[in-house]
Amino acid sequence: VSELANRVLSGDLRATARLCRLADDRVPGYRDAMKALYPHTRGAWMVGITGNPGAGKSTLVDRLLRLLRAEGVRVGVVAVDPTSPFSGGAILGDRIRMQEHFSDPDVFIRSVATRGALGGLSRSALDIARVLAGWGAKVVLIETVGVGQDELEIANTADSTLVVVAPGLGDDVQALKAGILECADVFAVNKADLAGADAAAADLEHMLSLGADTTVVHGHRVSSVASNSIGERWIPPVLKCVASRGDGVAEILTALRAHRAWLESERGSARRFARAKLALTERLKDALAERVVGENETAIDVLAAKVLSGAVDPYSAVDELLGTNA
Ligand SMILES: Nc1nc2c(ncn2[C@@H]2O[C@H](COP(=O)(O)OP(=O)(O)OP(=O)(O)O)[C@@H](O)[C@H]2O)c(=O)[nH]1
Ligand SMILES: [Mg+2]
Repeated sequence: VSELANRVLSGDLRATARLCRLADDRVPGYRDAMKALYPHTRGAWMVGITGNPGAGKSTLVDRLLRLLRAEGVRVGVVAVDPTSPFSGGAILGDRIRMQEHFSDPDVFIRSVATRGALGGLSRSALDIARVLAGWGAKVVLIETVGVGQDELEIANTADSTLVVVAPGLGDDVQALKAGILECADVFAVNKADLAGADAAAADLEHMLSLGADTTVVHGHRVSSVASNSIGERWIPPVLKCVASRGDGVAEILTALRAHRAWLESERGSARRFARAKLALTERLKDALAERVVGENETAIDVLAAKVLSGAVDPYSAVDELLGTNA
């Protein structure tokens, strides 16, 4: 395993693909490889790109990739497809859109499909992003459809999150899942070549101004009376673009970089801490659930039968299992 980690760190493509697979399948022992990688990945920049289906996320990712590659930056892309496991759909479309990057030795693109396990998707995506950082990606772009809790979690644990909105998709701005607005660091109003982009941008600005008396710290709103200045908080800029032509995309990259600079400054320390804490507690929840369920299979069956027969209620059953009476 440490041999595998070393090969990933040396930039070996096959080893990287292999570790991505092990991480995706949670093959026992992959965590040791992750431990070996981690210290070498702290400098990587994880950028989440989320938004409604069809908003233009992949097109934007392709454009951001081009800009970063023109600067010589090595880039990883993680495309999370919650619906179609490798059977076409969004991933096939993404492959076509990102075709030219597949032959670039400094771009590593990896798709993640739903595993079915609770919380599995986001953990896989984040682990794979970490593997790509180990391979040497300085920037990892993580594309997710902003519809489920998993996606929200990815957006919340990325360093910088770009939320893509497009006019003409239902109620566009209103259709954004609750919580997505709060985790946006930069808004891209894409398809500015179509009618309604200005209105969508105005809607967003309006919504943001409604929240202007609060500070957005990592999805939690904290009264700014306490922090008392805009010095502490990051106000997400709303930028229009036409991803299909590449218009406005350089400005989006600049805004994301400004966010990163903010994050790494003293002012971003609360957000950095909140992010590290969330990543840790989510992993802890996973590990605890795995352990408790794994070690108590028989007891769980016995208790489930009792719940079914009405001999015990599920709340008491949980207390009994955990040995608490709280
Ligand atoms: N008119 C216009 N169309 C665009 C623009 N950007 C993307 N599109 C089109 O919008 C459609 C969806 O683009 P994608 O990049 O696949 O969107 P997505 O958000 O990745 O979609 P999913 O991954 O399926 O959720 C495609 O047909 C694109 O060609 C734009 O700026 N203007
Ligand atoms: Mg896409």
